[in-house]
Amino acid sequence: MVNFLIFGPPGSGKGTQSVKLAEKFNLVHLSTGDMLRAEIAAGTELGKKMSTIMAKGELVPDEVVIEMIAARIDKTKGSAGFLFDGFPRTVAQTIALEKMLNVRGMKIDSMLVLDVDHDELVNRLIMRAEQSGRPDDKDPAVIENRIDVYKSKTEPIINYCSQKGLYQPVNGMGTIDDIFVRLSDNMKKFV
Ligand code: B4P
Repeated sequence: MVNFLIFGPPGSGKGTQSVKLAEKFNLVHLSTGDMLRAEIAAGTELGKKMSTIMAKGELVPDEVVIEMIAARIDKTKGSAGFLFDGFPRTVAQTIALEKMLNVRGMKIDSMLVLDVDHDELVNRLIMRAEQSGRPDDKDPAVIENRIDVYKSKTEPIINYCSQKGLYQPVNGMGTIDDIFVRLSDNMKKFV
């Protein structure tokens, strides 16, 4: 199995590209953002607790997402590998993922990092707010907080993964189709 991380700031296109890439390479797409929003939509106790944190643009506790991912990994069979989208978001989550994969005879094979200008990130999220109704997309102050949280808590993973030779930077500016080609070309080296 080949396992990829798709990585980048909020609005960089992780979710958008993951859907297309998972289909092309027969990967299981695991998005912690989607899983958390499903909990909120279902009105679970967990969803109620997490919705306040997410609406402020903060990260939910590591143990919540680690448990969600572990449960999904064990349920999945018959794919070429996993595409982790929006997970890990802290170095602690990264270490937990490595352990989860190692005990199952797998590893992280590559980390694809989408590089997008700050203003473009903000524009994309404001545009999405018009259709998605996501509370974390509506308020420009929350968008800025999400970008700050990315820089302080999530970006250090790049350094951690670079030391293991996993870091693959990808230009995330341009059309969705152009970026898809760049990511696909990169992933072909591993599958
Ligand atoms: P996520 O669901 O991961 O959301 P996101 O960072 O906003 O990115 P997303 O993948 O949805 O958007 P994309 O860039 O594809 O997380 C939401 C929240 O959940 C977090 O803030 C946090 O609170 C919580 N959370 C999730 N995972 C967690 C974890 N592991 N630990 C702790 N907390 C966690 O696209 C954005 C928009 O841009 C879309 O409208 C898209 O259509 C558009 N777009 C994409 N590419 C484009 C392009 N090339 N040109 C123009 N528009 C483009």
